[in-house]
Parts: sequence; structure tokens; C-alpha cells
Amino acid sequence: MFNKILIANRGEIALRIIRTCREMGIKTVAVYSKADADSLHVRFADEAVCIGPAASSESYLKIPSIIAAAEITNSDAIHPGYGFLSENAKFSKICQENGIKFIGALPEQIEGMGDKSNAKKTMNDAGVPTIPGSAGLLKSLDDALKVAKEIGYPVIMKATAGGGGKGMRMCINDEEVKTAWSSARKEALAAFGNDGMYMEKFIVEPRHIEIQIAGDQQGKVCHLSERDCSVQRRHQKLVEETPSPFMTKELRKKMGEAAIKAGKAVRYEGVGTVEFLVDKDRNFYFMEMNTRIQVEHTITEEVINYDLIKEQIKIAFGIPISGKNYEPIGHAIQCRINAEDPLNDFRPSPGKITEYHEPGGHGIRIDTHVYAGYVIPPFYDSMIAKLITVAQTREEAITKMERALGEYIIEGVKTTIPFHQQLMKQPKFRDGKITTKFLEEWDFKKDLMS
Ligand code: MV4
Repeated sequence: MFNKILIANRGEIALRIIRTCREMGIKTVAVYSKADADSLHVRFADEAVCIGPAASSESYLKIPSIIAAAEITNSDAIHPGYGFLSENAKFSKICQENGIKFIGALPEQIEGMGDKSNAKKTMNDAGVPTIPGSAGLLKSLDDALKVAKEIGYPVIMKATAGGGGKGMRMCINDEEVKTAWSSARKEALAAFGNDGMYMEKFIVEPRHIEIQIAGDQQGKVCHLSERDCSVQRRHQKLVEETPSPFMTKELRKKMGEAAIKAGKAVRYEGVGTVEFLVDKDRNFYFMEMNTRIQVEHTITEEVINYDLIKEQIKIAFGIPISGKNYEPIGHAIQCRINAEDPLNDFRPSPGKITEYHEPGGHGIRIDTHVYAGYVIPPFYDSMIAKLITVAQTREEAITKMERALGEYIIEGVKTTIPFHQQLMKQPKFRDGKITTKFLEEWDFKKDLMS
């Protein structure tokens, strides 16, 4: 097994990885910016190296500093966590060239899936259902208008380098396609340095359901069931759950098989996620493939009783997976606790946590790096904890979540706890009638202030 792993990340995920390494008898190296000198990941790792100033671009994203830290500490692998360098093909390649195992996807897999139009073509060729639309990139405005006429309005224009909604436009007529053709390309060029666009039929009020997969170096791929991430605000997930309240045994089998096909098509190594859009008639379509461990991996771990970080490390070392597909047992829900003010457009609320008390008891899991007296720096993302409840049924998991949210004390900063408390009471949420449009339609400010 690996002797020592460097963790190129911070916050709760750095701690999460350190914990599994300790259980596996693997030594750990933390890297940190000057703003994170007092962080728990620095204290809990066996060694720690300061890699630069607070700005991510000068620390957690600075490839030469991270490689240098790996070399001076004699680390034989790097775990990138999520965000930062986790889906950076260049970094994966540089690790490879320096004889350091990157615990994540191969450079060509990251690159292939990072270009969305290319990823869609790969999946379509492999027999994974995709949304009707342009065959590859749009060549001109006339081409865009022609495709729109063929598939019929509404359509959606997407940036091939996009994801997360940037450079994406829904259009209901020729006029909107004309406007989008220039504005979306401009936005994509500014954001990604790439203005390639493709077009699809617009799926009305879809659900976002993703399938967790694992693939090994021997070419075996299995699926670890689904997560429903339909509760999102401006493409930021707020709540995730598994199983999906919309899932049926038959649909899980079909989506699981499609996800395995997707993994096999790129000879996927490691754990990954295949995201699908699911329409009201339970037609499902490939959307994107994520080649990293995700924030919401926790809920899958709870319902299949399986440490996904351990699996990543084993696969990276060359150990074959069992190849068994998993069905969820029970129900798990995760609420993302962010240091944000839900009454003020979810504006970040960094600063000192003056009081802190965590909920506990049966069926509660909290993944966090914060504690009483911790100062949340303003430089990084605002997620400060993941609160996960596990129970036999969805109803019980929701009840447990309400109980846990009520016990959670975080003072000194604004958090999303009150938002989640209101959400858990919403009849539509309780009935599982959630699509990606749910948060747009719910006037949560009114409920938060009453
Ligand atoms: C769509 C769609 C409807 N129809 N594609 C949003 C982010 C990007 N990954 C893809 N997205 C969407 N693509 C078609 N053909 C609706 C969305 C979408 C969405 C998808 C998943 C979760 C939340 C969403 C919120 C708004 C729009």
C-alpha cells in the first residue's frame, strides 16, 4: 500500500481523507496556506507544509509548490479532494510525470469529460441516452437556428467548456437564439477562454439524479446507486439524498447500467459520478461526468456502508474492486451548512465562530473542520459543515434532520441552518416533489422571516 499521501486540499475534505488514511495505516502530509495555519487538517496530519499565501491561486492551486511539497516529504501519492486541482488534467499529468500517483482520474479522462460536447458524443457513441440536439458544436448562427427548428422550441444553448450554468441560455424562439448566440459565446469566452457552443432540447423541470460509479485498473466498473441533488440554488447544491424519492427499482437498474456503460466507455479508473437529467416521465439523459470525489459522497457511504475514500486509494494502488453493484439500505439526507446569510442572497458570512455545539445521537454524521473559536477565512468556499442523517425511511431521516438542525448551535456567523429548517417543513419537499425548479418557486424568505 502507499506509504504516504499528500492531501492537496483544506477544510472538511482534507480531514475526511486524513481519517481514512489513518485507518489504513498510511502517513499523511497536509499542505496549507498562511490563512489556514491553525486549521485542524494541519494539526491532524502527520506532517504539514505551508505552500503560500491565502489566495488559492498562490497556494492550493499552485502546482509547482504542491509538487515540491510532495517531493520534500517523500509522498508517493496525492489526493486532491474536490474543487481546486481535482479535475485539472495538467496537474494529473504532472503528477504522473513526477512518479507521484494522482488519486483521481487520468489526464485524458479529465480532458475528455471536461469538454461537454465531446463527453456527450463519447456517451452517445457508447449507447448512453443523451438529449436530442446538435451533432457536436454549432458552426454558426444559421446552424443554431436550423438545429432549433429541427428539435423544436424550447431549446438550450450550452458552452462546451461550461458546467455550473455559465454560458448557458434557454431560448423559446429564433429571436432568443440570435441574442444568445452572441451573449452566451461572449460569456463563455471570458469565463473559459473557449466559446464553443452546442444545443439541446430543453427539458422542462427536470430532476438531477446522479449515479456513483467505481472503476478499477483492471477494467471492471460497478455502480453504487443514485443521489438526488435536485435542491439547488444557482447551480449550488444545498441538499442531497439517497435513494431518490423519484426512483423505482426498474429505473435504478436502467440508470445503473447506463452509468456503467459510461464508465466503461472511458475505461474509468477511480470513483466518479455520472449526472443525469430525469424528466417527469422518467426518461433519463446523460448530462456530465464528474471525475472526482464529490461533496455528497457521504450519503452514499451511509446507505451502502462503504468508505469511498478508502476505495479511491485502493483503486489508485491497483487493487481490483469486487464489481458488485449496490442497492441503498435505508435513507440518508445531507444538508450543506454554509456560512452564508440566506436572507441576503446567500451572501458569505466569514468570521469567528463564537459558540459551537454539534448535534449527536443515533443516525447523525457531521463532516466538518470547524470548532468554537475557529475563524472562517473569507478566501475560500463557504461550506463549513455537512450534516447527514441516516434512518430506515425518508420520513424518519427528515424528522431526524429537523431534530439535529434544532440542536445545532453556531454563533458569530450567519448560516444556512434556518433555511434548512424551513425547507424540511415544506410540503413539496416532504412529498419528494422536488425538481431543479423547486427553489425558484418557493418564497423561502417569507417563511424564514415568519
Ligand atoms: C439542462 C436543463 C434542461 N434541459 N439541459 C444546468 C447546469 C448544467 N450542468 C446543465 N443544466 C441544465 N441543463 C437541458 N437540455 C436544465 C439544467 C438546469 C439544471 C440541471 C441540474 C440541476 C439544476 C439545474 C438548474 C437549472 C437548469
